[in-house]
Amino acid sequence: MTPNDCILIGAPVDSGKRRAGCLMGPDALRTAGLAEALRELGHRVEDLGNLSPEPYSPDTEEGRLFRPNETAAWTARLRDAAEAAMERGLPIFLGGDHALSLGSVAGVARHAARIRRPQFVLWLDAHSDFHTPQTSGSGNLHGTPLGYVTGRSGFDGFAEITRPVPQENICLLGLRSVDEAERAALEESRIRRHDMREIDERGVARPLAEFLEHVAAQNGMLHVSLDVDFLDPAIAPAVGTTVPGGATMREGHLVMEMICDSRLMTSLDLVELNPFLDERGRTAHLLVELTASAMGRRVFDRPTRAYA
Ligand code: 6HN
Ligand code: MN
Ligand code: MN
Ligand code: MN
Repeated sequence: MTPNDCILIGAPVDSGKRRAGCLMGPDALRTAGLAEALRELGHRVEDLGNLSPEPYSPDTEEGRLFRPNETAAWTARLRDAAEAAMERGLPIFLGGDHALSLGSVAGVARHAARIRRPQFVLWLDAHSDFHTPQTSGSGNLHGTPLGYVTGRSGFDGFAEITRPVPQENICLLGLRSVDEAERAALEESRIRRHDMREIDERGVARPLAEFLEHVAAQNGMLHVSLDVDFLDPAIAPAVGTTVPGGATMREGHLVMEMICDSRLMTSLDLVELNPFLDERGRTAHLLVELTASAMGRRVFDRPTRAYA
């Protein structure tokens, strides 16, 4: 793999849901050796340290939504940080819960629009995260990033989305927990979606290859958002929203290896790691290993292959 300028951006966002702990995620990923693994693969690595949200008025206990002001302040800061980092290399956002992707995806989409290339998003997650603040039953904003970046309405107090990601440019992989309001909205949408049943039947390679070919055909930029709960909780326990029946170790690595072979990935989120729930760092370590697979670690080189 040609060497990249990897820019590590710590985003200890913990306001996207009620169970605390994701704020420790960035340091757990550092402790598990993320920068060292990337350097070993020949990449240059710069660690910007941890960001903090823009100033905001403290959230109250009132209202259905959990900490909307803090999350909006994170979104503004991360959008600007993402857009700036795209000028210089491949940003890797160290989460933090999935609310960080309201900002990271909004920012990379603005950069893509400026250089006149289409932005694509691969969402590796048990959940579809397509709520709006109005449809969310839990009031937890980590369930809303895809609603926000596609330009759904109802995000009062959040930065306006000037460059929505087109629905047909988004692919959800790993689904097994979708709320009724999300299902209805997804079925109305052009978002590509593959649940675990389809992965059981077809394997993970074919749906992913179809999407990667689509991205390549349009010379797209590809943002990958990896939620820990994409993986089966038996191998990745350090997440608050475990759902049984997730991707296996090899399915996870194959996804990342195919992303690597495609050479399409231009930015990456590692989200929802809650080190407080981990077992001797195994989930943090697995995220480092998966990132290494996406960034060039392999046993043998192999010719590009088709997944018919
Ligand atoms: N995630 N759909 C549920 C909710 O509360 O809206 C779960 C969201 C999970 C969020 O995967 O990052
Ligand atoms: Mn998620
Ligand atoms: Mn999830
Ligand atoms: Mn490995």
